[in-house]
Amino acid sequence: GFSTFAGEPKWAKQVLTYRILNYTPDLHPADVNAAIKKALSVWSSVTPLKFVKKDRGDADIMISFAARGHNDFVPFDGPGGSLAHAYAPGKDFGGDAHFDEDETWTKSTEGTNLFYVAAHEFGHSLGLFHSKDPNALMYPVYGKFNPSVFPLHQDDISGIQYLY
Ligand code: TQI
Ligand code: CA
Ligand code: ZN
Repeated sequence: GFSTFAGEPKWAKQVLTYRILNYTPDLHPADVNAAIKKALSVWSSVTPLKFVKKDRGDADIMISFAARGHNDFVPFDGPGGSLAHAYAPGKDFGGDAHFDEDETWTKSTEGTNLFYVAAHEFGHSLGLFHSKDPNALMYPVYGKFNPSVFPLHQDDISGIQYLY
């Protein structure tokens, strides 16, 4: 099933802050806010964790959209291929999530669904690595997004409840 990052990094607090540094032009800002909030609530619904939005200053989970090279050592690759990445819990880049602006972000089943990808990335931000269970949200294959189904599988829930 699930796995964690080596050394099992996790947050040592239950209230985590997040900040959306910029917005994709693909969606209305309100839709981005809603997708991010819902993606975090997927995890808070099965743990004691709480997420608080900040509009300035540093936050545990800094969220941004960028194309190609950005402020880390892992450049994005243009349309397709890599969609997003997130860092394991920790200082500085720890917890941060970056989304490839060269993807077409949507709130539907067309293009790349922001809510689904964000929920997967926040699994990484909280300390989950990939799962071997093909039904899990943390399984490293995109393509089975169904908006009417809660995205966590029992394996994801076991993983996050193991950590928190
Ligand atoms: N990005 C990879 C991912 O988030 C980046 C990555 C590879 C990674 N190995 C990692 C991140 C280990 C943290 C730890 O998995 S991706 C999917 C999925 C990607 C893939 O762009 O390939 C999703 C992003 F699962 F659908 F394949 C989001 Cl949901
Ligand atoms: Ca890409
Ligand atoms: Zn992943």
